[in-house]
Amino acid sequence: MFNKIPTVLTSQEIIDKAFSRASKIEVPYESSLERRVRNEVINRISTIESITCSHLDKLVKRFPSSEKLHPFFYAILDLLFNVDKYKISLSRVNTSSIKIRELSTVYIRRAKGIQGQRINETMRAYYGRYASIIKDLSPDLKFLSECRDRMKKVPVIEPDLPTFIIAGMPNTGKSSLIASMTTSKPRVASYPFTTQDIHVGFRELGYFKIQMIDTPGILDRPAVERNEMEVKAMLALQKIDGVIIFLFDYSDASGYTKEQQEALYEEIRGLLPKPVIRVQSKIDISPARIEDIALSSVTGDGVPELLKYMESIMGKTHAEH
Ligand SMILES: Nc1nc2c(ncn2[C@@H]2O[C@H](COP(=O)(O)OP(=O)(O)O)[C@@H](O)[C@H]2O)c(=O)[nH]1
Ligand SMILES: [Mg+2]
Repeated sequence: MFNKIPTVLTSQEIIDKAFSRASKIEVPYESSLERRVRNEVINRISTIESITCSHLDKLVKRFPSSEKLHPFFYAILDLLFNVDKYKISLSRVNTSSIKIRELSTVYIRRAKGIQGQRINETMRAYYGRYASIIKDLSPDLKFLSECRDRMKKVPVIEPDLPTFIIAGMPNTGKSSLIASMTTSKPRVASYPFTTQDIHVGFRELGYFKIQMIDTPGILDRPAVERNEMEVKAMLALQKIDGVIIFLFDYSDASGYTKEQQEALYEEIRGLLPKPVIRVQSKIDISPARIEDIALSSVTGDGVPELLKYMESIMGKTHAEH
């Protein structure tokens, strides 16, 4: 993924690196000066080629191809950067690497066939054409560098694991529930659309490893309050195969009426057409038990029942496939 991509050099950095490596080349002593100059030129061209092409080829190899990206990451990449532009830039990098190889082959052959002063002229001509190919690539390298830096920060969701996404109004106990149900300290990821970090927790459940995702600022308020970026974040979440756990807080501590919570519930059901589990939180301080599944993250009451229920619906979805 994007965290395995090396730093993307700028055009100038590639040129500098290749030229500086080439300038250090010393060829073994030859009695003929001409032969020596020729060998040096050939060596320099092939060094420039190999330094440059190995960097470009590594980029092509390490940037995930858009076809292989999971739909969740594809959606994020497309919303942030535009996938077509991404594809075009990657293919330009690839083409440039091929062009540099061809150019180097042609100039090495030329250097072998000419004499005297013209060998140095050939070298200069090669430098010029080489640099112009790399400079043309500048906007693409800059763009890919931005993609890498931004996308690197979204790695913690593992879209292939069974996933439970926690929703509910603010303060209904979402973070507390994740903390009480998952074994690892939640991984924190900066989600590119919101100022708040998302939290991902993991645990074993039956035969599976599962992840639970808490998305502050995205699934905790009505659409009218969501800005454009948060709507985009929501769209990316549609691509994650998962089950929603919607928390209802009917305790005296809740700042929201049942109607307000039901309205958000309906809205999220419309936006994220996934199975949903209704769960009542904070039963240790709630006067009435209203939902079938009710728990307290503080006392742990009801948590095993929710886990059992999660496992049972996971088994079902698994058997259907
Ligand atoms: N008594 C009680 N308080 C809880 C429970 N779960 C969460 N809280 C408290 O409710 C407040 C909001 O919880 P939090 O998990 O941050 O809610 P979030 O905004 O939905 O993530 C915090 O003060 C928690 O300590 C619970 O089961 N029982
Ligand atoms: Mg929270």
